[in-house]
Amino acid sequence: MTANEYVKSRFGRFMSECTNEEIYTALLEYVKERAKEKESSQGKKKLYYISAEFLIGKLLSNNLINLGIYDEVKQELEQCGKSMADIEEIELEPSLGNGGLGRLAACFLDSIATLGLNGDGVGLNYHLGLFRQVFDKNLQKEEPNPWITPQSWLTKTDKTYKIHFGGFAVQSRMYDIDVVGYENRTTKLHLFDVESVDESLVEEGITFDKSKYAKNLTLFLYPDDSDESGRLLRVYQQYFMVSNAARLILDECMAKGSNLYDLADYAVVQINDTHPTMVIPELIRLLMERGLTIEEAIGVVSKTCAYTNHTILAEALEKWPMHFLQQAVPQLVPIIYELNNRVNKKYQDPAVAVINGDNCVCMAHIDIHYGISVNGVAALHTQILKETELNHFYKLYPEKFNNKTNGITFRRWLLYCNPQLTSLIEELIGNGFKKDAMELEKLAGFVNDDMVLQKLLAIKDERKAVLRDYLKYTQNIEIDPNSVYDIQIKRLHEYKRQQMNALYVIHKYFEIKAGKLPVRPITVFFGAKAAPAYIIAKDIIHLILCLSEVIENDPQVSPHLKVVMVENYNVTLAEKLIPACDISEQISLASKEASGTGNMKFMLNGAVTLGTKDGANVEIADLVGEDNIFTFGESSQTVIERYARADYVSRDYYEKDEDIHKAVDFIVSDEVKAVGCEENLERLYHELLNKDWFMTFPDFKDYVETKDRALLAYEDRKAWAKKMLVNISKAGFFSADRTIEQYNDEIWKLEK
Ligand code: 26Q
Repeated sequence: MTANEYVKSRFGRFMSECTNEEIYTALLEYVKERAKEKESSQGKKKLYYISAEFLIGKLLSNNLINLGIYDEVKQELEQCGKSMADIEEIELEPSLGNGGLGRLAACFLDSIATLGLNGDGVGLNYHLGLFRQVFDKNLQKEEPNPWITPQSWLTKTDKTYKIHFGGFAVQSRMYDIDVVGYENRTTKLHLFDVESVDESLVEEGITFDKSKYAKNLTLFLYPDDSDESGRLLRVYQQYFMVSNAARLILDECMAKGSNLYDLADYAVVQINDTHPTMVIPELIRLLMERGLTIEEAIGVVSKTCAYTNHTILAEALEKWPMHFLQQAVPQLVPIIYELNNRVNKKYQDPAVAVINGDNCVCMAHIDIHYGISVNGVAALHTQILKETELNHFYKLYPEKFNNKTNGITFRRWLLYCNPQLTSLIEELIGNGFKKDAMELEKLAGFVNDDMVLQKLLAIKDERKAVLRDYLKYTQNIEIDPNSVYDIQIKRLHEYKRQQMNALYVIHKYFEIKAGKLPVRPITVFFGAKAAPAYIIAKDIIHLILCLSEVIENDPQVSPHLKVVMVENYNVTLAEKLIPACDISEQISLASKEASGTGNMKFMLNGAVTLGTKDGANVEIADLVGEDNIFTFGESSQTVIERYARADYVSRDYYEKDEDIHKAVDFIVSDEVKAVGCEENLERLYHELLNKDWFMTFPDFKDYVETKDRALLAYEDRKAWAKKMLVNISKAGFFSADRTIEQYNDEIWKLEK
């Protein structure tokens, strides 16, 4: 049945007579039906990828592509006078993640399904997801972000569990989302929800009563954790997630014939950062309930779980006060004590204890002692884990440590988001790259082909126009299509250093004022949400929005420089921004960004990276060679040593460097204060002057010079097009298919 026939059977009318909403509903059902026809893998052993976040993005077009019917449906729509873009607008984006870690989990599911591996995702069905960001008086405000509509990708299942907390219990229910692999099998994302959740608990903005657990467990993703009640709620959420996951795992394995002693032959659990760590004590507890001794249960679970670390920021490593666990999940407390005792007996080293001197449970320590594998997400990150952050553990268990450099799904981040580039690649090297991304290397053969280089530039121009139209239409922003598009989109965090980019903007502003004009107008794009309680991050957003306004209102500067901060940056916006990018800003303080995955999406779409030697940027630089990337800044080694010496004084740079001095002073100038809020600007100013914990000043000069070099290089259009081509041709390594193959070969060992 074609899509149009399906619509006719569903509504008694053809597409041409239906509203866009009706067409969307029908296509959603149509895709669900078609997905059912696909098999899922059925090997003996199954992967459970447990994650508190799955940032899956809109699903309609992606599923159509993976089913191989996108072009056909698009044509059908066009024949009826409808457009795919309009239908896509109807779908709400599920915001079930913060950023990199959640999007990675979504890319991994796509690859698991595409490779035909037997693996499912397990997470939570947050009703209001991550907040929706709105700008008001140049400040970020947060609003609820509902995404579940009567017709959605969720399928209600009859799987329910009773989950016990200290003093009460709730009834859970599992909802499934089909994950459609590219021209292959499907797999499932299981999202657990609580039957008693109550959306009317939400008051002003995203505030709600954090103590009504039965009503709020799955309301929001990561509620504010700036206060005790927010952090405690995270513990409740995490236990709810893993207790459901653990029961599901045991049910499924027993149904397949496991006697529980052989659980590791039936299941492997990948723990996505420490958020699902309680699955370890919970599985132990459930196995004991089913008759195993604690000794046996610990033995079984220790063969089943593997842990991925996504951060080297010590402050982000989860440590839960014992009294939290005592209140929320008293049933796990004796098990955690036992896990701690065993470690202490064996090693007598407080640095590796499960419970630390402050009576907090170090979640990562449970994962490392009682798991089969610990992996970092880029080569440099894994090296730093081994040598520094987790060195104590590396010495105990060198065999557990391994690297799995992140990857992205090329189906969404090339085939879907950039059909123009996809067609060109197809024309040049055929179709093979869609399943074997390394085939992109064949593009290197065209690096001296002027026709191809021209086409590449023309596609970039087309994509810049598409973005310009989209932002005009959705956010009423005007962009000069002739400008260079310089883009930094990622969560707002001091270590990612959006503030350094803002200082560059101020520096340019002064140059233009002084008559030193850039050869071509520059548009600096930002997209970023700040955690609601992260004050300085919100101050940085405030500064960027103020700069945008100051520049816009200055006729001397505005023809040459523009700052665009897109509102509510999300996957949907990323899909529009990335294909249009000329310069990809990856400027984290070296050693702090575990990997980054946006960097990979940009290179795949022919942007040139301006970056520090951090995370996966290091691997990008190695692949493309120094002619095809702009790197700057202090090395991770130098940064780590500087932190160890603790002798960085930002004010010294401010006193000695006139450019830094001027740029920083501008933050609290009358011009900026006129459009902003004095308190916020003063706070940011003092933060930079007295602390600058992520060392923007030492890298500033090099950053400015390197960015200016990149802008100049852009003017040699042919040489630039070559850089673009080299970047695309080398992006194959960053396919999530490669990453997942490695996880499977080295950790999961599922049948293929
Ligand atoms: C922890 C405790 C309390 C409250 C919140 C959290 C929390 C929430 C989310 C801690 C971490 C996260 C998310 C981390 C994340 O997205 N990390 C990114 O993971 C990507 C995929 O591996 C990497 O590419 C990025 O470098 C890394 O920053």
